[in-house]
Parts: sequence; structure tokens; C-alpha cells
Amino acid sequence: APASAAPVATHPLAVAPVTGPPSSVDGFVREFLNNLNYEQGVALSSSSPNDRYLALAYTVRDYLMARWLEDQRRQREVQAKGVCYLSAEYLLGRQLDNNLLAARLTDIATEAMAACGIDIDDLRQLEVEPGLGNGGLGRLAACFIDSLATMSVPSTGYGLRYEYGIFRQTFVDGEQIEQPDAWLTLGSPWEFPHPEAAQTIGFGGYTEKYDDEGVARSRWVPGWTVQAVPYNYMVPGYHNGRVNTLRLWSAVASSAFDLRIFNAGDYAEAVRAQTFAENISKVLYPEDSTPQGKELRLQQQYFFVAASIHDFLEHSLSPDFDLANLPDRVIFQLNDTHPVIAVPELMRVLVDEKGMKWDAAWAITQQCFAYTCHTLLPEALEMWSVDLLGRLLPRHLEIIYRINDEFLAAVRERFGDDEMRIRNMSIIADFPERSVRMAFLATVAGAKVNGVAELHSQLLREKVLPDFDEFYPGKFTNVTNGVTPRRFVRLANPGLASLITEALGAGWTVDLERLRGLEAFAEDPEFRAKFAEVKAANKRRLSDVLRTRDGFEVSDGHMLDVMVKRLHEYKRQMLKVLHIVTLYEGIASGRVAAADVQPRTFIFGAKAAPGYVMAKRIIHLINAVGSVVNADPRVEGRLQVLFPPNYNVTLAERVIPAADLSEQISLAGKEASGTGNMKFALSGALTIGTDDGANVEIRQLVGDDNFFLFGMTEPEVEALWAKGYKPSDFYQADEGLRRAIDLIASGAFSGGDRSTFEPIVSNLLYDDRFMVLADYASYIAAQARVDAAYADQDAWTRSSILNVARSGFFSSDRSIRDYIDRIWHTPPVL
Ligand code: T68
Repeated sequence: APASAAPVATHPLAVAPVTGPPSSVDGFVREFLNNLNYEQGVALSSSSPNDRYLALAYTVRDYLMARWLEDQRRQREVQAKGVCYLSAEYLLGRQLDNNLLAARLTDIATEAMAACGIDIDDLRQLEVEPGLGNGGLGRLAACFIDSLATMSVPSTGYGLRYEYGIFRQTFVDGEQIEQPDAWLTLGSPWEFPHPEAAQTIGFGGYTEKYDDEGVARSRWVPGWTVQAVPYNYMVPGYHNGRVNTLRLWSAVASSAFDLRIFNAGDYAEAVRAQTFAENISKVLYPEDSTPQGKELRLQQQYFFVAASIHDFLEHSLSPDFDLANLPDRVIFQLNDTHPVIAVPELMRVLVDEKGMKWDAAWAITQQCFAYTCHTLLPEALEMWSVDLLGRLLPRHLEIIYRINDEFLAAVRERFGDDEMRIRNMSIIADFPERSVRMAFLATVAGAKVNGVAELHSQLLREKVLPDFDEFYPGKFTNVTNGVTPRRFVRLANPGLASLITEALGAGWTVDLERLRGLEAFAEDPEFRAKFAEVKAANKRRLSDVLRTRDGFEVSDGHMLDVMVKRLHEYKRQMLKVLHIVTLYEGIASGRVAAADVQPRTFIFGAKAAPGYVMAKRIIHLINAVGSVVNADPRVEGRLQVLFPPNYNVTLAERVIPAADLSEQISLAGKEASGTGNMKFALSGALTIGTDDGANVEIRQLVGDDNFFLFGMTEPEVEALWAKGYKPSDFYQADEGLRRAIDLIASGAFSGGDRSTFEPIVSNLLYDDRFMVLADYASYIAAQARVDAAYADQDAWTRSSILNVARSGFFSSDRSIRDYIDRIWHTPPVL
């Protein structure tokens, strides 16, 4: 019988490229009402605010759609080398404003909404930010995909679509309570699910050897499978007409798996199995920098990287593509060790499924991966027990063993049978239990390994992986982090953005080094006045937010002294608390007149990992100190402590532009980079900071006169440890410190109960892993310099302008350029 020809589209509209709605207020109104009527199924007059928000979001999408489709077509056509950014976290923040800005629609949308009788600001507030990350690492990934799109680099972000993002933090009697973040409940207008493109992901089972026409081969027979359903998100470049894709995977039960159980008649078991599968993408793990080694976490990691690799190989390469050329087409960037299980997965696909020889596959794999390390804390380096890995991913464990055997053989060849060195370099650790060191695997497999600030990269080479640096000359490099000026200057700080454009013209948003041009304006009194007014307006904006959000009243005329970041002992929120308690104790004891204290409002924002007991105690203490200080009439309102709960990207966008002083006070050698520090400097806050992470580079750029440095350097920290650190010696020797600690210990902040904060006090006195007491005196002295400097407002403003002018280096566009030059070699495709 003759084969029936496939139908061919002939209608002119069907073959024409997609075009968006007209870029006019009328066009926008029409599209918006269409979406309200046909997507939400409501008339304008009967629509709820949420209907309107969703229709607005759909409308913005419609404008981006033509470009998105065109870019997808072009990526397939051009077949240029691209980046697959593999990250377990993307801390995106709200999407509406960013997408309006990228598509140049802000004014049109604002007018169009007004013409419909809607204040667009009211709709902005309704968006629940996708909090699919913990902190810096997840936010960095979000900045990077923004820069990749803005710089027209062919790239896809891959990750997990958690049904629940980072928990919502509330305080009950000053203590942190975690609440689930059901960010999807009111609709998710920015995502495009593609269940038809689901990938099947295996787990468990066993491996077997078999004979393939005389060739001995291995294969994996998984015990169960899960479906990975992709959800696509638009990642629009800024004013360049590009729209890249972020693809996040969601877990759904495999129907085949269900069927078996259904046939056996156990309906309840089948439903349970479904829940079991769907657990994989249910919730973001809220531990940052302290991996928990939980089975579900390994499942998440393998689930998303396996889906991503299969997706790339199937959909981005032409069917006849020769996999020997894979390194010419892709680099998989590993955002920390969370996606490192991708390495044995690619090997498994190449060797077991594509029939490639091991050596050829390994040569390809070593060119297709690069690894970014984000920590120096030994406890933060992920290890998976061999036992767990073998149960969940038996074939991958075999592959890891072989990689390790060959690697150690090469080490022996080079260094001889130096057993100590072999043990130190082995991907498999034997103690305390047999486990896989994921950072070592990433280092062996990666074409490049980078740290995230100069100091961090140096310490990574010298202290964490020195043997590897020696074995692989040229493998280690640095890429200092950056932040996107679109979100953190243009959107978060519109007043400053306008002032900069007025001074320098447009163009700086995509070429942030141009901010240098502001240096000259720092000497102009008129410009300084305008700049100071922008800061004042940002403070008023923050006050409004905190009043509505938390019922706080920010005192007028105060210096805003801000410490916002995850709560971690190494970041030393405790040092900040000791400063506040010192100031308060001076007034309360009558030694210092309140009138002589520089008025300050201290703002904290910090979530603690739910299982991190000490971090939660410190949160409790901050709230307790705040309650006492804020209510004590002797303070005469000159000190104020505010701790708005649930610090997130949305709040950061209000807090950072209002800050005068940026607290970056980690123990030297502990903060890999920091990125909040960059956002503050770009917003004109002056930094009080240690010589740690990217603070070092900030200080070098803005100059010592515009930065308050204190504390030990990393070598000094090392020396003090070597000599033997006794925190109680510092307590004994410093009267101010003694008074502050004694006041906390006395129960002054816990209704007279000495036990509440006793664990904090004894930790400081007898352990103090992060040397809070050793840096106290230097910190207090630096804060006195801050007070003196702030007293001269005009000089402060000048410094503040210089901070902005000299921080252009910290654009994530520059970071991405460095990745392209040093690691990826993926030129923009214009
Ligand atoms: C941060 N790391 C670094 N980790 O602490 C910070 N970890 O210095 C740096 O600026 C930033 O990365 C970007 O490079 C993290 O944020 C995590 O969030 C994390 C999450 C899960 C497990 C381990």
C-alpha cells in the first residue's frame, strides 16, 4: 500500500515565524485582556489580583516568546559550542520585573495596567519568588544565567524544580520556626512543562557483564525508575533580543513501575510508590555548607544530572553526531560537587550505551567537565558512602573505582610508591567509613578547577588540594564571582541607576567598568548631594517595606548598619552581636552618655539550617538583644536592632540599596568569596570587613581609605592556631569584651535566665572555632573609625560614590567573560 504522505502546512500564518504582540500600550492592553479572558477565564471587572498578576505575567511571556523560539531554532542550527550549567540550586528572585526590564516593557506595561485601572505595583507584590536555593551558591547561578543570556552565549541552565523551596522563616518568641515554602500554589506563570519530553532515570538494581560479539561489556539493570519531566523557564538577555532556557526537572512516578504493583492488586502500595518517586523533587535541602549525606539528596543529584545529560545528547546534537567531537560542542560546568555524579554518568552513557572504548570515553569526559569549588571548610566537602552509592548507583560506583585505579596508577608512575600521598589523593577515602570524595572526583575529571575569589583559589591550591595542583599543572584557576547589575542596580536601585545614566549615559548596564566615570563626579558637590538624596530615598523605601511587612519603624537619621547572609558561625554574626552589646552596655552602665553614641540601626537578615542548633541559638540571641535594646529608654532611641524574618532575594533588593555600612566579617580564610559584599559596594555602602574572600579584591579596588579593614589575616589565623588559641585569654585581657560577654551570661537578654544563652557563652570562651574573641578588639576599633567617618557626611558620601565607581569589576558579566576565556572557550553567538 502507498505510504500516506505526512500533512504539510500551507497556510501563510502556519509557516511564518512567530511574532509577538505589538510593542505599544494598546497592543499590551489587548494581549493582557486576552490572557485574562482566555487563560484565567475572567472578565477584568470580576478578576482577582492574582488573576491580574497571572495575566500580566502571561502577557510578558508572549512578548518574549518569538525570540525564545527563534533562539532555540538558532541553537539547533548553528551547533556552536555551548555551556550546560549544572546546579542543584537557582535562587532566582521574582521574575516579573526582570523580564519587563529585559524586554524593554516596563513603561508600556505600567501604562497599560494604569489604562486598565490597575496599579502595577500592587501586582508586583503578589509574586512569590522561586526560592530554589540556599544562599550565595544558588544566587550566583541565577546571576550567571542572566549574564550568559545578556552576552549571547549559547547555554542552558539545568537544575531541579523543587516543589518546596527554601523554608519560610518566622520567629516565635525570637526563635526561628520553619514553614514550608509552597511557592507554586497560586500558579506558576513563568514555567512551561513538557511531560512528553520526560527522561527515564534508573536507580538501584545490579550490574552484569555480558558478551557483545566477543567483546566483554558491562551494563546496569536498574531496580526502579523515575520519570524526569522538564519545566522550561525563559532567561531573557538584557536588551539584546536573546532568550536562553533554564530547564528544571520534576520527578513523576514511572507508569510502568506503577502498573506492576497495580496488577498485583495493591492499589495503596502503588500510590505510595508514586509518592516515593515524587519525593525526589519535593523539597530543597536547607543545609548550606554542611552536606548531610542523605540518600534522598544523592537521588536528587543523580536524577537531575542524568536527565540533563540525556536531554543534551538527545536534543542538542544532530542524530548523526560523532560523540568523539563532544568537547567541541559542550562544557558541563559543575556548580560545586552537587552535580559531580554526572561524571560517571557520562562515562556510563559513552561506554555502556554508545559502545565507546573506555580510554576514548575518558579522554572526552575529561574535556567536557569543569568544576567550581565554593568552600574551604573541610566539613563542607561532600562525601558519599560507598555503601550507599553502591546500592543506589552500582554501575556508577564501579566506574568511579576504575577512574580511581587508573588515576592512582598514574600518580604512582609519577611519584613512586609514596603511600601517604596515594592515600591523600585517593578518590576513595577509607576513614571514618569508605566513601567517595566528590571534590577529588571532580578535580580528576574536570578540565579546569576554579575557586571563586583570588584568595580562595590560592588557598584551594595550597591548602585543600595541593597534591592535585602539583599533579595537574595548569588545571587550577580563579574566577572571581560577580553579581548581575540588571537585578541589583537597575531593578533594586532605580534612583542610583538614573543618576548614573544621567552622569555617564546609558551603556553601563552591560559594561559595568564604565562606572569608573563616576570617580570624577565624587568631587562634585552637586552630584554628591544628589547621590546622598538617592540613599535617603532608598532608606525611606526600606522603611515603608519594613513597616508593611513586619510592623517595624526604622528610626530617622540613623546609620544603617547591615549584616544579611546565612547564619553560620564562620560568618561571625556573633561578632556583630558583641559590638551591639558593647555599645548598649556602655549606655546601660552609665559610662557612656546616649547622646555621645552615633545613632545606628542594625539590620540583620539570616536563615539558619533547621538542624544547626548553635546557629538557631544565635538567631534567638539577636532577637533577644533587639528586644532589650529597642525597649530601653536609657538608649534614647539611638541604637535600634531590627531582624526582619525570612530574608530572601526580594528583601535583599530593598535592604542593600538602603545600607550605609556592609558587614563582611568572616574569619579570614573561611568565606570563599561572598557576593553580598559586591552588591553592597555597588550600592554605595562602605564595607567593614576582614581580609577574606572577595573582600580582598573589593578593598584593593575601592582603596583603603574607602574600606574599614580589621582582623587577622589568614596567615595570622594559622599562626595563632599553631601557637595554641585560648579564647579565655582574650576575654581576660579585654575589659569591654568581658563586660559584653558577662552581660549576655547574666541573663540580661533572657529575662534573668542564665541558661538560655549559656551554650553560646561557653562556646565562645572555651572553643571559639572562628576566633570571634581574637578579632573583637580590632573590630571594635574599626567600628570607632566608622563612627568618626560617618560624622562627616559629605566625606562619607564621597567614599560611597568611589565604592560604586570602582566596583564595576564585580559584574557577573565579567565573571562570565573570565569563564569563557579561561575555561569554556565558548564564544558568544551573535
Ligand atoms: C557560597 N556557598 C560561599 N553554599 O559560602 C560564598 N553548600 O562564599 C560564595 O560567595 C558563594 O557560595 C558563591 O560562590 C554556598 O552558598 C551553599 O549554599 C551550599 C548549599 C548546599 C550544600 C552546600
